[in-house]
Amino acid sequence: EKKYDFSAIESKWQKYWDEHQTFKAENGSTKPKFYALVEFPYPSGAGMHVGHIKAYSGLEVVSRKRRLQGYNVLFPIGFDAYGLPTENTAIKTGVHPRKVTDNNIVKFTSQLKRVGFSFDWSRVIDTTEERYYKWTQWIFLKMFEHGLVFRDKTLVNYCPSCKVVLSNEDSQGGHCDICHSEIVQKTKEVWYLRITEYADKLLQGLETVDYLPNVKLQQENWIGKSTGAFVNFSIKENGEKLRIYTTRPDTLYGVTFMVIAPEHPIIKKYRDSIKNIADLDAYKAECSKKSEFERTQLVKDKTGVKIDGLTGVNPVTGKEIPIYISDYVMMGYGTGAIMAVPAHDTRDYEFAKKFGIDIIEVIKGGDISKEAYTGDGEMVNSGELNGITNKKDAIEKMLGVLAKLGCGEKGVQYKMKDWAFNRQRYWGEPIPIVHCPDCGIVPVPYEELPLELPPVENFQPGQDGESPLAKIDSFVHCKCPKCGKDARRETDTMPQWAGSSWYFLRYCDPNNDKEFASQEALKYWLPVDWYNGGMEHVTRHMIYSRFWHKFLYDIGEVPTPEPYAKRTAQGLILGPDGEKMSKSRGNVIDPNDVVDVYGADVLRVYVLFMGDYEQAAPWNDSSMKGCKRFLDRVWNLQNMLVRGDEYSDELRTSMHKTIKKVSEDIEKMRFNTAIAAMMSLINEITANGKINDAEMKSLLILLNPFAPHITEEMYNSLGYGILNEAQWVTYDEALCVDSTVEIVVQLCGKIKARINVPTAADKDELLKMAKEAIAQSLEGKTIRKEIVVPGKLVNIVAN
Ligand code: ANZ
Ligand code: ZN
Repeated sequence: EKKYDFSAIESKWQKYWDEHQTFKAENGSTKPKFYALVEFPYPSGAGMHVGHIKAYSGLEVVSRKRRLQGYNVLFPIGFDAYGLPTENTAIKTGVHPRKVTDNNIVKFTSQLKRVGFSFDWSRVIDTTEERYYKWTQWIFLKMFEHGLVFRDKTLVNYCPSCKVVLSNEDSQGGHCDICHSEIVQKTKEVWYLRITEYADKLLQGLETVDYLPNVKLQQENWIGKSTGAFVNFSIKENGEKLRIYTTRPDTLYGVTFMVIAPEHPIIKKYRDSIKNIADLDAYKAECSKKSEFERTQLVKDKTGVKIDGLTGVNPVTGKEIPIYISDYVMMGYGTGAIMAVPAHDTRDYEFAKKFGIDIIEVIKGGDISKEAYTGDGEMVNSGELNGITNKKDAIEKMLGVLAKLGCGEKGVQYKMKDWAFNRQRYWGEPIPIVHCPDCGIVPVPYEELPLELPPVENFQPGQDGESPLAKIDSFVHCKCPKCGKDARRETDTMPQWAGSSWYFLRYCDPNNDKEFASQEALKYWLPVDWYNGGMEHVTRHMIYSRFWHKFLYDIGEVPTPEPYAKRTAQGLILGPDGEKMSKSRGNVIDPNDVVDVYGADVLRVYVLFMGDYEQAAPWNDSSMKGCKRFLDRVWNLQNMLVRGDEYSDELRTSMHKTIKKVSEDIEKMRFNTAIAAMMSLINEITANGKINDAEMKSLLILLNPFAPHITEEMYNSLGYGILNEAQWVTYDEALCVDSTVEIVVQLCGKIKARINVPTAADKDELLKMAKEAIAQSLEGKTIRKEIVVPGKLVNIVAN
């Protein structure tokens, strides 16, 4: 009896796959293609997490199945290696980020290989390599060329602890995504990518792809399309136009005041005529300490200051109304100014109550003495709109009125903002821009790419929040590419999300040094057939990369309008305590430890068996040991092997049924039920005491995507050949049906017996068998009625 020596078996096959490049994808093969993508890891110092294993195991199973089904599969991996965690480690330890990154990549690579993932290791990408980031810079310059890059001095999200400007996506919930410090608003000059120009395309594209409903919804909400109107109010004292954005132009007659953001430029413009300017300045200073998230909380107590010296005029009614500044109006949305309708907007209502402002009802249906009425109803107190009962009609009518008066028009707004695209840090792609005293902003010529990150030792951030690159004279000083005069390089670097915005394109042709990928390779592989990753990337990486891809599509550089045909997401693995795994809680499971003690195959089977793939599930040691026992049982099947090239009568139905179940479940990512089906088949075989060659082969192929090492070893040592060269197993639908079925026999509705009958039996046969089964009870009785429900029951009424 051979022992199941998992560690010898696993390293043997890993070496074999490496040497034979078993999982290498071919460019330009005539086979059908399948491109499976998983989110490449950030190589952190902590090494791999069991969460990574679960994230990769899903499409690992699908990829292995597809190869056996005859597909040319691209299942690549790489490293998304620029970013703050590495830089912070480097600052703390004094080890250069390049070295930190290289060490971490070595560590991750060996861990990934130990689990036996079938990645194409010939296509590995490292986003921090010059031959990669050359093309990140190239795409940036293309965007610059097409007007999608601009510089603006505005209020930005700033993390005081990391000393960097953050995008909206990176400061969700008002906290820094990296260190979780509270974000403050700061006025800074930053680079932006005009992602808002793609808002509609990003939204519409969602209708053409197969994403999880929740993934779609989150993207829709993040883009946040709003339809409404821009209306110009005027200011009595100086005739200035004050433009507002509203989704409810129908409520214009109910406007009793206006609110502008504390940072609104009109305050600066008319400083001298505002009597309480000191109060306004003080209030604005308070607001700058708050995050946008905090400012937009509905429950928050309303605060504000009335502007003494500026009065608004309602363009429709001619009525004069006060103007306030308040933190509930954001400068970064709409126009930074609103018309307030306290009767029908909750925030305006609270504000009006607090400041004693009139509340005028214009829609009937609520009780505005108690709260704002936000529902539908008949228009009142609204001139030409009175009597209209439908919101849409009322809005249409008001848009007509505004058009006639020439003071307003229909408009669209998006919640999504332009992407703040620079960081004041060392470990990132240098932004390829030169500042020339004469020519202004000049792009680095394409021929000069890559603009290399200088390999210096001094990578600490500056005190003033300036990028470390600013201190490197040899980097900063350059000649203007346009006029040749002395000029300065941009010293900020790109944010961490740059490299991952196009990595799936590079995998198609990773060694190309003429283009980011050849058209031929892109045409063959795109779109990604199936992308799996975390929910936390749905409103950042997914939106960013769709944006880059759509831009490249518009300039003719990629062949498809969308990068990913399908997107799924795995659930988290929680600690045994049911909490999110974290170092501070001490509940982290190291995949290495599991591989050491139980083997990679057990780890792989367990992370897929622990629950629904898309749901979070806690780590459970005894359930993992159950997976170990399962594989032991598979190994022991060798002791029951008999000759036979066709399924035996006893197992035929079970084999077909299990093949069907596993094949279908894999496609739906129901890995846990697929494994459960194989477990019960093994139990049945074990109880039966024998298995023949045909059954063994099929079973090993079926289990191979989950547990590739043990199955390859058994398949090979039993003389069947190399499993990876076999065909995926098929089933016959007709044979999946059980040949017999249990039915109930009732007498006057009471169960008297349960009998097994052939599935194909007709009504007469069923009746005959049922009567035989309860012959004793029927003795001496007269049958009054017979009811037959095939597959379920026979009921005989007799007395
Ligand atoms: C008058 C009104 C009456 C409004 C009413 C709503 C209800 P969404 O759907 O999010 O686009 N608003 C506009 N700009 C704002 C800003 N910069 N900061 C805070 N609030 C702002 O919401 C648009 C509505 O939010 C606008 O419509 C405006 O209030 C407010 F019964 O105008 B509304
Ligand atoms: Zn110049």
